[in-house]
Amino acid sequence: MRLLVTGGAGFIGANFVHAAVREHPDVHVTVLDALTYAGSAESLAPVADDVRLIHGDISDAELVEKLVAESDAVAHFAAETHVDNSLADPEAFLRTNVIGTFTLLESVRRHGIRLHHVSTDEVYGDLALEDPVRFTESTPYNPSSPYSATKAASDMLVRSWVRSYGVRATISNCSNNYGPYQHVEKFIPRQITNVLTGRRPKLYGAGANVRDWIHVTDHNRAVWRILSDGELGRTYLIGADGERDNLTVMRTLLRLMDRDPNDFEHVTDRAGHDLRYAIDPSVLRDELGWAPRHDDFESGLAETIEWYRDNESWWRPLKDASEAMYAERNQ
Ligand code: NAD
Ligand code: TDX
Repeated sequence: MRLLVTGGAGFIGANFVHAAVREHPDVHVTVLDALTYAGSAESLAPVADDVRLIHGDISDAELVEKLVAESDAVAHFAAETHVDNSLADPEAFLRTNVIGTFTLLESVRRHGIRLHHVSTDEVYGDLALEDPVRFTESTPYNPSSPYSATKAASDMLVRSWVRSYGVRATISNCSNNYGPYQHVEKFIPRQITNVLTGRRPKLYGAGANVRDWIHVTDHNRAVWRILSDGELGRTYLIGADGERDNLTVMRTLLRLMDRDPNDFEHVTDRAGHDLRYAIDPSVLRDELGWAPRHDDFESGLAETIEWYRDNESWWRPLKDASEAMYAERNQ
């Protein structure tokens, strides 16, 4: 099979490509990635000899057309992904997440190519802390940020291309990922690398916000299952029953790094900060037999800390610019 992976030089996409090369040597992988601040060829260095990396934009219709025509399936990870950046400057989110997905849909439509669209639980908005109900495939869309609004728009485009044009696509909406190769702008790597560079970790507001953590390799195993055996036109929710509030994650992380668990700063809260995300993954488990392998968050976090300790050359060049951006926002 010839598989086109968009955004394969980013966090989740690179982990996906590593696993594809390792576990499916019969699959020929082409990565299409714009190598924005969030993507890097370094993330694909361990598989550089086995993968074709094309430096290009998913909104470039001519390039996308050529690459889709050469493929049997597309796994679509490329996106602008950081909520704080979307609040500061939303335009790139519209271009990549909406126009980029539209461009891809038009090509897969013309060539009859199978598409899997990777999306997020943030399209559903947020839940109250005590809400007994979690997100399911039928939860109404209610995005809060420019990021989640553009991801919701991309999901809607995929659904309508399935219905109107018979495009052979599936969608997955996953909860918060953690693991190796995640950009230092995101919560967990930011705090790990703050400690490693002698900065104090930064918690937005009181830290009561809850995220539903899943290890990136479990997310990607689910994407592979859906790409292989998912029902066309369906949406699958991916989550690992990993709900934790940010304060708890911060303290766990500090303890695992042999620091005082209260040695962090409270900083300006995010505008419109979603309170809680939580996924009900029972359909994926029951229908596709998927289950997470990283069911112990603390040991997954400890492994992730080790990865950042061992791979300073990967994240060090990103760190100062990321913190300078946060400093401008008092975060
Ligand atoms: P990331 O920001 O680490 O990587 C995104 C990648 O897309 C980068 O390599 C970047 O260079 C590339 N890219 C951006 N714009 C592009 C364009 N116009 N053309 C081609 N490539 C472009 O993101 P991530 O965390 O790996 O997320 C991947 C996907 O998973 C996204 O669609 C995101 O919405 C979704 N998702 C992420 C999470 C999470 O916790 N990180 C959770 C659920 C869903
Ligand atoms: O320094 C920080 N301090 C802090 O308290 C940062 C960067 C974040 N936070 C909080 C905000 C969130 O409640 O931590 C939580 C997680 O923040 P992010 O890592 O920015 O993730 P989130 O906004 O939850 O979105 C992530 O998960 C869903 C990804 O960035 C999205 O791409 C994905 O769709």
